[in-house]
Amino acid sequence: MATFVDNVTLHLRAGHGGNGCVSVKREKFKPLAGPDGGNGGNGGDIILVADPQVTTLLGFHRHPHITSRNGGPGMGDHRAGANGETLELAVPLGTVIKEPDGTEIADMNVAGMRIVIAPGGQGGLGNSALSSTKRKAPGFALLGVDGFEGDIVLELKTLADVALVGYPSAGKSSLVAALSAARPKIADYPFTTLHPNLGVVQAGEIRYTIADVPGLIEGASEGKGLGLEFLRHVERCTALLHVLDCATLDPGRDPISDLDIILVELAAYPVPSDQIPLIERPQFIALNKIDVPEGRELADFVKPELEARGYRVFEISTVSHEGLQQLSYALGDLVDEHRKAIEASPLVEVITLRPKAVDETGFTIRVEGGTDGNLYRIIGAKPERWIAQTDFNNDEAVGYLADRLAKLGIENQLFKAGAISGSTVIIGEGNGVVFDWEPTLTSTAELTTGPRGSDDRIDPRNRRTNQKRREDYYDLMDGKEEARQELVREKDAGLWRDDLEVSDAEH
Ligand SMILES: Nc1nc2c(ncn2[C@@H]2O[C@H](COP(=O)(O)OP(=O)(O)OP(=O)(O)O)[C@@H](O)[C@H]2O)c(=O)[nH]1
Ligand SMILES: [Mg+2]
Repeated sequence: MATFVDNVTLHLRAGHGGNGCVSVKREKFKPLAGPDGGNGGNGGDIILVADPQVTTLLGFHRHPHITSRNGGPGMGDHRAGANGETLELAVPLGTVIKEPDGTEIADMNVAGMRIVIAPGGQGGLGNSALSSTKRKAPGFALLGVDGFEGDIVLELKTLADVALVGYPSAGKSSLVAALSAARPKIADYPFTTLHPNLGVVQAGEIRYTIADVPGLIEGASEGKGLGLEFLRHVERCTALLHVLDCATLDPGRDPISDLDIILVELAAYPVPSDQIPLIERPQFIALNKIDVPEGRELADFVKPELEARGYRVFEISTVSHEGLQQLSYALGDLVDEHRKAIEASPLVEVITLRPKAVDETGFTIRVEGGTDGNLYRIIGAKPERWIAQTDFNNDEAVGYLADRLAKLGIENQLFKAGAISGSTVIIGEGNGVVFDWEPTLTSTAELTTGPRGSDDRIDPRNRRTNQKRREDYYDLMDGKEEARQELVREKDAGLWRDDLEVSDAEH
C-alpha cells in the first residue's frame, strides 16, 4: 500500500573534470614552437528540476545510483576536452531535498525550480592556458577536480491530486481500489479507514493520484468521529471528489443532505495561508452504489439538482464498475488542466549551488595541537581545489601551487598564526595534503617568526652562523664519502650480484 511520505536516498556522483594536457607544438623548422596543451572539460552537473508532470518518486526507487558524465581530457594542438553532459532529473512538485542527516537543503515547491545538487568537477587547465610572459613553456598542466559525490534524500509529502471525501461507508476506499492498484481495507462498518490510502490512476496518457480520506460526519470539525486532522494529508490536492452513498439504510440521510454536511465541515478546515481553501477548489460528485436498484433510482433523482448547483456528477458503482472509466478520465483531465496552468505560469528559477555557498575567496587557518608541536590546517574552497589540481609528481606543478598559495596570502596568515619555518601545514580536512613549511618572505621585518620583542634574524637561536654553515657542509660531505666507501666495501665483499644473473636464475 502506498503511503503518504515517500522517501528515497539517492547516491550521486557528478562527473570528474578532465585533466589539462601538456603538449608542445612542433613545426617543421621550429621543433619547440610553444605550449599547445588544451584544457580538460568540466564534469557534468546533476540538477534537480521540479516538474508538475511527475507525480511519484517511483523511478528513483528503482534507480537510486545517479552518475553524470566526466569531462574529457585536454589534447595537443589547443584542443579542449568535451564537457560532461549535464544530467537533469525531474522530481515531483513538492519534493523536499534533505541531507542524509535530515537537514533540509531545498523545498522544490515552485514549478521549474532547479537546483544544482551535485556540481561536476572543474576541468584542469592545459599548459597552453598556463603559459604567461613569465612562464613561457610550462611543463605541467592542472588535473581535473572530482565532482561532488554523496547521498541526498528526496521526500515527497503530499501526493494526492484528488481527495475522496464523504461519509463513512460511502465507498471511498472501494473507489480507490477500483481505480488503482492500491488495496485499502474495505468493510461495511464506519471508519474502516483510519489513515488516508493513496492510489495511482492511469487514465489514458494522464497519470494522477487519488487518496481516500477517513469518513467525515457532522461535527467532524469539532472532533466528532475521526475529526478533520487527516485532511492535512490532502491539503495540497488539486480537486475534491465527493463520494455520496445512494444506497444507505441510515434513516434521515440522502445524498444532498450528506453533501451539505460535508461542505460545512470542509469549510471549517483551515489550510495554510498560501493555499486555496479546500471548499474553493474544483469539486466533482460521484453518486455511488448504482448497482443497487434503489441506489440507481435515487442517483437519477438527485443528479439534476446537483448539476443545477454547478457540479459535474457521475453515477458509478465500484462493484459493477459502471461509470468508472468516464469518472477517471474526467478527473484526469481536470488534474492535467491544473498542471498545465501551473506550467504556464511564469517559472521562478531558483538556482542553488552545492556545496552550500562556500566562501570562494577566503580561507581560514586552524591551529591544532600535535605531538610534534602545532599543526596549521588551511581550510578554504580555493586552496583545497588547487591541491586537487596539482600533479605532485611534477616539480613544476608543485612550484606553481606554492606560488598560488603565496598569492592568496596564506603565507602572511601562517606567520600571524604563529607558524615558523619547518612547521607542519595541512591543506584540507582529514589527512589532506601535509607539508613542511618553508616561508619565502623571511626578509620582511613585520613577518618575523619569533616571539614579540625578538627578531629571528638577530637571535642566534634560529640563525646559523657562517662557522656553523661550514661545519654542516663538511658533515654532509663526510657523510657522503662514508656512504661511498661503504658501497665499495660491500661490493668487495661480494654482496652485490649482477641483475642479469638474478633474473636468469629465477626463470
Ligand atoms: N453495493 C455496493 N456496495 C458498495 C459499493 N461501494 C462500496 N460498497 C460497500 O460499502 C461498504 C463500505 O465501503 P468502503 O469502501 O469501505 O467505504 P469507505 O467510504 O471507505 O468507508 P470508511 O473507510 O469507513 O469511511 C463496503 O461494504 C463496500 O463493499 C458499490 O458500488 N455498490
Ligand atoms: Mg474507507
